[in-house]
Amino acid sequence: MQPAFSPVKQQIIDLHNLVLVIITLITIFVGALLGWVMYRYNAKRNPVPGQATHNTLLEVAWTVVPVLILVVMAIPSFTLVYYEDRTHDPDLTIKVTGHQWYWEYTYPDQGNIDFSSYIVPDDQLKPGQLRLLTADHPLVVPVNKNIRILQTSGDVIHSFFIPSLGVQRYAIPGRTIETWMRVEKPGVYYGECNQICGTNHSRMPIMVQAVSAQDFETWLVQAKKEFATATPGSAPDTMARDDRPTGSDHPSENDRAAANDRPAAALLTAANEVQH
Ligand SMILES: [Cu+2]
Repeated sequence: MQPAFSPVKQQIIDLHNLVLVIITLITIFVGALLGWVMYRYNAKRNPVPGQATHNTLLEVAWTVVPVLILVVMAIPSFTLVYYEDRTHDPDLTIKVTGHQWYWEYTYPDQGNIDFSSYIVPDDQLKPGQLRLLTADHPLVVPVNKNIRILQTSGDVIHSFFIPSLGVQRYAIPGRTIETWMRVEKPGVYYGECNQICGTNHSRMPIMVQAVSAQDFETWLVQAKKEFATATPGSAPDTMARDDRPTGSDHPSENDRAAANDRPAAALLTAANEVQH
């Protein structure tokens, strides 16, 4: 399991460790019981089997004890499901749209910055860049902020999966699915689409660059310029480029206006209104 760099991931690891201890104890107990029965009550050592049936105390115990064990696991499990579901106190909202085969990131409360993130093909990797995991434009986020993530898809079902941040959610066309993350340490975190979505399923990496609040402000200023002036087709050459629908890379205002008809965009707007 990858180390935790978010509180959600830390709780996932804690739950995993708790369940691991419980199942290990159960396995040892049941294994020892089986071994003892095979040794002590085999046909040689115990030629005349006992005729005892029913033992009320034992039967109540082997019903109640497993129920209690399940309750002990269910409480932290359900707590975690609701914890990772959404943040009630978002500092920033990012909309993530899955496409065949790249990710589109939108910052609706930061001037609607919108850009696409493509894989860097093998022959264009710089030294130190990871193969199949490096993206041309990483998802830049500030550290120690609650980031609300709203996900949808432009074509088929994708899945936004970043193991070390404890994020995994489907991106489904026509729906907006919410989750959140809080990155605790500056750095680069990698993920991948983990829902089979077509030929280049393995070539739509998620590269999250977590930076300090000041660096994020600096990036915002630059990104507002860069992604506002970019024209369709100006993205670096990538393997997925040929499959990209024309003009979808850096949508113009008209494209965005048209996108507002989509249910996902409407939900996003509604979510923002609730926030303010
Ligand atoms: Cu995908």
